[in-house]
Amino acid sequence: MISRTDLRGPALASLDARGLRDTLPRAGFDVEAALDVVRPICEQVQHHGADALRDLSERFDKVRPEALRVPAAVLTAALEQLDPDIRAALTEATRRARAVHEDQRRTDTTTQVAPGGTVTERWVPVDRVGLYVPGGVAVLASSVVMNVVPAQAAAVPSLAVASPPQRSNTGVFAGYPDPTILAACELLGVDEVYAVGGAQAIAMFTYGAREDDGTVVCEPVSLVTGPGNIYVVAAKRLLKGLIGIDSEAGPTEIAILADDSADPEHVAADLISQAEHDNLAAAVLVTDSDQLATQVEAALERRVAATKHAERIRTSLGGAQSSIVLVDTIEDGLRVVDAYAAEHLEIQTRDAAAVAARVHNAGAIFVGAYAPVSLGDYAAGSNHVLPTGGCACHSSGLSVQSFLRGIHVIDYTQDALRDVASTVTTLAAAEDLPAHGEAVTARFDADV
Ligand code: HSO
Ligand code: ZN
Repeated sequence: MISRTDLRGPALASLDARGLRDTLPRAGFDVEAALDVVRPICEQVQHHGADALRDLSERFDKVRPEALRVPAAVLTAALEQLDPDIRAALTEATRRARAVHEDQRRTDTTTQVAPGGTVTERWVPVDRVGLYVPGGVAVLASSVVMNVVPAQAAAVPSLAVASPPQRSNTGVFAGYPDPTILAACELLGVDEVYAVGGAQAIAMFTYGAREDDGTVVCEPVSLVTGPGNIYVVAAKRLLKGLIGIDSEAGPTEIAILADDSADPEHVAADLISQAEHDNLAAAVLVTDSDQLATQVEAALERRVAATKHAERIRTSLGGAQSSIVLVDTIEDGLRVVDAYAAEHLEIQTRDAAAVAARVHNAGAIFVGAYAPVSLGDYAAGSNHVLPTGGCACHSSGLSVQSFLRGIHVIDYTQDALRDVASTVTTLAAAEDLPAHGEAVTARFDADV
C-alpha cells in the first residue's frame, strides 16, 4: 500500500539538498491553477458584498445562510448543547495552548545605541484579524483553538472567525457553521462569527462586506490566518498584499525518522493518523532498518483495514506523496528529513532528544515514543497550524509572533544626532542623496 524509496548506498552522498528534496515524495498541490477559479469569486465579493456572499454560499455550500453573521443566541445555544466531554476536552486543550502561547509574548526592548540615542522595539498586535476555520472533509474544532489562542495571547483587539455554513445543520443551527465550531468560538469568547466559507470568506475579510443599503456586515481585517482547501489557499495568495496572511497551509504531512528501536505499531498508527486527513496527505517513514520497514508495512495493512476512514487512508498512503525511505544510517536520515522539511516530524530513535536537537527543518518535532503527532494536533499545548510543502525550511507555525508587529521607535537627543551627523552625511553623499544629509545638517546650521 505504501511505496519504498531506496536511498542506500552511494546515491544519497551524490545529491545536494535541492537534489535530495526533488527525489523525495511530495504532493502536487497546484495553487496557480486554482487562482483562475478564485479570481472572479473575489471580484464578485469586492463589488457586490453581502449579496455576493449569499449567492456564493448557495452555489458552493448549497445553503443560503439566514444571516451572514451568526447571532449571539445561536453561539450560546451551540455551547449549551455541546457534549460535556467535548467541552471539557476543548477546555483542557485551550488551557495547555494558552500556557504555551502566553509564554511567547514579547516584551519591548530598548537599546541605548549611543549616549542620548535609543531604539525601542515595540511589539504591537495587529488591529483586526480574520480566522478561517475549514468545514469541508473534516470540520476541525481544534483549529478554532489553534488560531484564536495565539491571537488572544497577542492581545489582538478585534477578532472574527469565518467558517462555511453546513447543509446538514438543522433547527437553530440551519444555515450556520458546524455547531461544534460555534461552541468552540463561544467557549473562547469569540462573538464575531460568519457563516461564510471558501475563497469568498478570504475576500470578505479583505474587502469587508456591506448590504445594498450600506449596512456594514463585516469590517475588513488586516491579517487572515488559518488553514483551508486549495481555493482558500489560492485566495490568500491572490489577496496577499492587501491583507497579511500566515503561511499557505497545504495538505498535511507526517515524516517519521525511526531506527530499529521504534515500535512498528506506533509508527504505523502515527502514519495512518495524518493520512486520515485527506487523499493528498503525506506520510513518510525514513529508516535505516529494513526490518522495521517490513514490520511497518504489515502493521499498516492490518491497521488500515480496521480503521474508519480506510479508503481515504489507502489513497494517501498509496499516493506518490507517501513512501518508506530507506537510508544506511540515522545520520543519512537526518539529511533526508532536513531536505524534506516536514510539517510534522517524529523522532523515534535511540537518544531521540539528541537526534531531534540536530534537526534544522521541520514545522514541529515530536520526540520519542510518547509524543505522537495527534497529541500535538489537539492537546500538547503546541500549535497545529504549521508550514507544509517544504515551507518549514523558511517559515514557522502559527504563534503569538504571527499576530504582532515589531515597530522600531527611534529617539535621539540633539547631541546624539550631532555626534552621528557625519556618518549620515558621508553615507548620503556616497549614495548621491545629499538631501538626506541636509535633513540632518539643517538642524545644526546655526552652529556653523
Ligand atoms: N494535523 C492537522 C491538524 C488537525 N488534526 C486538526 C486533527 N485536527 C494539521 O496540523
Ligand atoms: Zn491531524
